[in-house]
Amino acid sequence: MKRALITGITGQDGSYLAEFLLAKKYKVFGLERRSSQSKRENIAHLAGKIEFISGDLLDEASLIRAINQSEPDEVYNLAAQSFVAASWKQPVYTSEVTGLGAVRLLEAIRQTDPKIKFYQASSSEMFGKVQETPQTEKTPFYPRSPYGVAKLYAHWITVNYRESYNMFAASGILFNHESPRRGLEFVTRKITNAAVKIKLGMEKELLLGNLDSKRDWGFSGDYVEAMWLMLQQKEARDYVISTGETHTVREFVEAAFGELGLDWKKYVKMNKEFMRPAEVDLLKGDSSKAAKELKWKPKVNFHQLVKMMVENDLKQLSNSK
Ligand code: NAP
Ligand code: G4F
Repeated sequence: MKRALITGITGQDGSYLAEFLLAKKYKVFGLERRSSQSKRENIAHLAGKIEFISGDLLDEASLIRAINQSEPDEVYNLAAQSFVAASWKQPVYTSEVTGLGAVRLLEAIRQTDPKIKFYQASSSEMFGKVQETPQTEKTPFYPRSPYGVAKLYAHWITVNYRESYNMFAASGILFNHESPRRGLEFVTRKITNAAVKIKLGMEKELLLGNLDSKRDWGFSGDYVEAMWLMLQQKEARDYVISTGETHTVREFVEAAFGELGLDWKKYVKMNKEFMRPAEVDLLKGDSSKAAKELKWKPKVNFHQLVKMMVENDLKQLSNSK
């Protein structure tokens, strides 16, 4: 039985990856940081199937202990301060967790068992002010947020450990991916949640920032398969994972409100509070390397994703009402 350690187990991707690996008969360990209240909502349905290890990317000793305790074949580093907007408010903290967290984990692996395969959750946010479209593995990086800069450090240290120590360390450059388990602060879930609340008479308006930015949105459940595939290859490499389609935030709003038969223009207002000091205007990935080498392609398209998220929020909020 293969063994995997997932950091970020309580997050969106951690929950889908845990499901995926359990279905492949892995023994799954999840690194969980201490909290005053349980944050296991996304993995509640997997209770009893995951073994939790307490630890934090800020605490090197806890990572060494987690590796020793889980004895994994594969480590998936999904933990991060992952909210771009928050990275301007807490730039040093974001660098510590999202950037240096990766090297702490790589060091823990190198010192205990360098044969362990390592996956790093890199991000399309590293392309930032994009130097070409669509973005590929060869597109130069130009991060536009403290989060993007931290992810770029984590990306290059992963490449460096692969080249310095011959470790199997792969980095997935994933474009935005969403799901019903997406955090409420990210724009897609903020929109679907608010649209449903407006439909149910629980809220009257939705305040948003930049409606013009464009994102390449896919489904988290599809993207975790690509993470696993990267660790099953003969050689560790880096891959762009994306749908190849791009849509504005406005188009997402229109589609979500449209699912509920609402005219978004009556409810959505722009608010400066949600504008960013520097914006990433356009993301559109080219994942043909992943299609060729990993035989990976996304299954859920933009409209199916919006529908899935709206339907889930409608079900949840109708029940709670
Ligand atoms: P998420 O839902 O925000 O989950 C982040 C996870 O990291 C949570 O489990 C969180 O635990 C954990 N965490 C945060 N700080 C930690 C620390 N100091 N020590 C240990 N764990 C910590 O993020 P996601 O959407 O699943 O994304 C997974 C990874 O992919 C992240 O690294 C993200 O930056 C990256 N990524 C995401 C996307 C996307 O579109 N979703 C695209 C590219 C890359 P708590 O529950 O305790 O907060
Ligand atoms: O949903 P977002 O907050 O995601 P963002 O910044 O693209 O980052 C996500 O994707 C990255 C991959 O490229 C990940 F690495 C990262 O961890 C995260 O998962 O914002 C999307 C867009 C931005 O242009 C933002 O300015 O939506 C715009 N937006 C407009 N109004 C808003 C809002 N974003 C948020 N969160 N809230 C708003 O009210």
